[in-house]
Amino acid sequence: MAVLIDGKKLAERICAEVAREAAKLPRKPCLAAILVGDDPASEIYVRNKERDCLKCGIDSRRFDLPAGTAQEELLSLIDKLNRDGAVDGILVQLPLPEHIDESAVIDAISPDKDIDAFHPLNVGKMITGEPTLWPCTPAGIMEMFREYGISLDGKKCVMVGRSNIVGRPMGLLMLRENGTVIYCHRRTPDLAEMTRQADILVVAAGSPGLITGDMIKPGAVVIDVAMNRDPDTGKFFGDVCFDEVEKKASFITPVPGGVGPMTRAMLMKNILTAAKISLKQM
Ligand code: BQF
Repeated sequence: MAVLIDGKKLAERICAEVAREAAKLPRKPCLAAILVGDDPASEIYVRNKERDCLKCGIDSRRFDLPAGTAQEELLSLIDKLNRDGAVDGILVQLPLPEHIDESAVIDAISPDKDIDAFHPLNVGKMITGEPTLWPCTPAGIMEMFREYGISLDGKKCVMVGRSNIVGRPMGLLMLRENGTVIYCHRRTPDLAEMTRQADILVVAAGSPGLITGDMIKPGAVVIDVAMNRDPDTGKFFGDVCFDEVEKKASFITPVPGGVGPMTRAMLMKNILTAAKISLKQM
C-alpha cells in the first residue's frame, strides 16, 4: 500500500508560515483578483483564494467584470493595477471568455506582479534557472517531493500532459532536479509503455481514470493533478484510478486533498514573495 501524500495538511502548514512572515512586513501583502464572467467553477476558485488570503494575513481586492467585457477594458484595469504601488500580485482567473486573447492578457501583467508565473519573462527565467516566481501547481508538487523525501536525481520522470500551466513547467522543474523527463500527451502512441517506465509519474491530462493499475511500475511515485470537476455535484475526479494504483505505488496523492490545496498554498507564498521584493525585504 502506498503512502498517502497529504497535500491538505502540508498546505495548511505553508499557509501558517506565510501568515507568520506576512505579519513581519511593514504592511500587508495585497492581491488583486480579477474574474471575468460568471463561470461557477471559476467563482469558487476565486472565492477560495480570497479566503486563503484572509487566513494568511494578505489583503485581497476583487474585480468582477461581466462576461461581455471588452479585452481593452480588461487590459486597462491590469495597467491600472500594474501602476498601483499597494498591489503586489495580480491574478486573472482562467479560463477567460472566448473573445479575449489569453496570452495578450498574460503579457500585460507586470512580471513583478505575475504571481501565477504565466508571463513569458517568468517562464523564461524558470527555464534558465534564474530566480523567479514559479507556477503554483508545479511549485506545490516540488514542495510535496521535498516534504516526503522524494529525490528526482537519477529517476525516470514521466509527465502526462503538456499545458502551459502544469505539464510543461512541471517537466522543467523535474529536469532541474536532475530527473530524466519524458513528456507524454494526446499524440503519444503507447502511453502505457511510457508510464510503466516511470519512477515518478505526474498526470495532468484532464481525463478521468486515464491511468490504471497495469500502467504503473511497482514502487512508483504517482501524482494526480486533478482537474476534472463534475459540473453538477462540484466533486473532483482524478486522472488516476486510485484504488488500483495505490496498491502498486510507493507514494500517491489523493483527489481531493492532494495537489489542489498545494496549488492554493503556493499562490499565497508567491504573493508573499512578490510583496517582500516590492518592500525590499529580500
Ligand atoms: C482539492 C483549476 C482547471 C481550470 C482552472 C483544492 C483546488 C482544486 C482542488 C483549486 C484549478 C484547480 C484552480 C482542490 C485552483 C486547482 O482539494 O483537491 C483546490 O482551487 N484549484 C483554478 O484556479 O483554476 C482552474 C483547474
